[in-house]
Amino acid sequence: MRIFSGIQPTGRKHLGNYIGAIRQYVAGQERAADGESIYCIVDLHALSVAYDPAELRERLYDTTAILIAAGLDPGRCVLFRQSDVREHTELTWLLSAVTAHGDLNRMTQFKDKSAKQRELVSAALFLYPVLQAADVLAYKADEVPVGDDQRQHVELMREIARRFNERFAPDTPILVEPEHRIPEIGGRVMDLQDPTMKMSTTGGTGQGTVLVLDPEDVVRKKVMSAVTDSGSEVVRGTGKEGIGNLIEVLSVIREVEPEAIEHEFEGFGYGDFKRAVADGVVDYLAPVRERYDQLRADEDELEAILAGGAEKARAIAAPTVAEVRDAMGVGPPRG
Ligand code: AQP
Repeated sequence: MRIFSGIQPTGRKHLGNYIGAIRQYVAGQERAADGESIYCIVDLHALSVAYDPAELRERLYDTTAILIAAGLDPGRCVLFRQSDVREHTELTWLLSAVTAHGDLNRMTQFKDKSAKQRELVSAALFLYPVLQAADVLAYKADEVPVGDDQRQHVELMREIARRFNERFAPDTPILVEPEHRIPEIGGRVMDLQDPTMKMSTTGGTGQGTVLVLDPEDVVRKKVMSAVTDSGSEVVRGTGKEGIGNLIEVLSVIREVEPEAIEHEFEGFGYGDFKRAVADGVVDYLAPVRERYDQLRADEDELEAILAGGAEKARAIAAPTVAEVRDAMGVGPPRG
């Protein structure tokens, strides 16, 4: 079984990224054989919206350090920077030939993000899901751990693999149709100030977005000021999206079912409950932040880790791209 996932180096990573994705990456490293869990920091995806080049490099190091601080071991998984492995961009073009324009037009992330662009809606933003498909398909990954917002993109990459195989490799399929792995609880952590939208780097509210690197007092403040409802019961349900979100966050952190949290807080008010959530989130993120500070200080070491990861990644991706080129009749015939 091979696992692949990518994470953007945009902004600072938040609790939604951590619970929906990063936590799963570390679990994947434990489940897969050494070298079979592959994680990519997708700097090329970050170019699809307005960005600052110098900041992109800084955030890339931030993200690398967060992932290692969270528990990824570059000796056991493959951790690399997307742009270091040129096969991703070549495969994007090849796969764009079997991607329906209409499918890309239907992507909700494109619709959401294009509506927010002030100056330019780039073709890169439109092609984003094809690059994402190339990321995964180059490694013939079986499983893609992601948050719920990526469900549609994983469906599309399956469709692209299917269409490629049908058209160019009908007898012996070359590409693997991957399965998403979306956590049942925590797959969509909501913004604490507006629990009708997901916690997000670009779309959410600052106060409603807990960053992995937020200091303890900031985390507490954000959780304690989370929007709730006018009731008092710590249960999930219609009209209780804010409390429901906090229940799910605590259930993930405590590794128990949400019902157990509801049961534990029967008869308690929102203030007590929020304090427990704040304590839980602070304790959950504190070790990551401590390790992060040490790791982030040594950029040469981070570069060395990424370079080592890229070499391992290329050794897997290059043969796939060679197969795809050959099947599509691109370049000289393979010997
Ligand atoms: N709120 C969320 N709850 C659970 N999982 C989430 N993810 C993102 N938001 C939530 C998952 O985190 C992984 C990495 O995401 P990303 O940073 O590469 O980009 P994204 O999906 O576009 O998420 P962001 O952080 O919210 O960025 P913007 O604002 O640019 O959209 C993915 O697996 C994602 O599902």
